[in-house]
Amino acid sequence: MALLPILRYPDPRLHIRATPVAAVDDRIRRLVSDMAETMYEAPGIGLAATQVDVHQRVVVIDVSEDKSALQVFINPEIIEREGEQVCEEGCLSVPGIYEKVARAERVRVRALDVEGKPFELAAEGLLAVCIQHEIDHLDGKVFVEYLSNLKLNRIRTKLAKKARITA
Ligand code: GNR
Ligand code: NI
Repeated sequence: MALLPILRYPDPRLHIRATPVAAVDDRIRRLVSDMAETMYEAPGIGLAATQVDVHQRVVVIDVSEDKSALQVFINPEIIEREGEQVCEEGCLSVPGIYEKVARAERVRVRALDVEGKPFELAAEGLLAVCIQHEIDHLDGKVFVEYLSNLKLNRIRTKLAKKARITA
């Protein structure tokens, strides 16, 4: 197990589109385990491989109260979406920024599990938001890019100031 460093917006590597996992092998299972450890330590409710500079389609999520329900999605695809919800989102790659984003209320996802076995899952509420947020990461998209240019510029300025202080 290992903690992995998380890329921070506006790192250009957050805009790389991840490629599908060809085979779910021990290397991928080690990545999943390191990503889960990194997500729990952060702490966050989800993490995409893109955020730890691995550009393969791997996502871990745990939206449970007591952090006891790890969900792993390899090569996830949204095959149905329904309705709309607006949720205040945060992101481990954009620390300290929380903004409302509109997404589908319900999604149906198809993915591979850690054994490489396909499964489907119907998700709603926070889990549905998180799945959409993580798949966006795999496609090189960060949630702040849904905001207006005015808000995005304010966020960039704020993060740049903070980076100067912590540097
Ligand atoms: O920890 C996280 N919380 C969160 C809250 C609302 C909507 C999405 C998220 S995902 C985020 C972790 C993260 O950055 N995943 O990419
Ligand atoms: Ni994120």
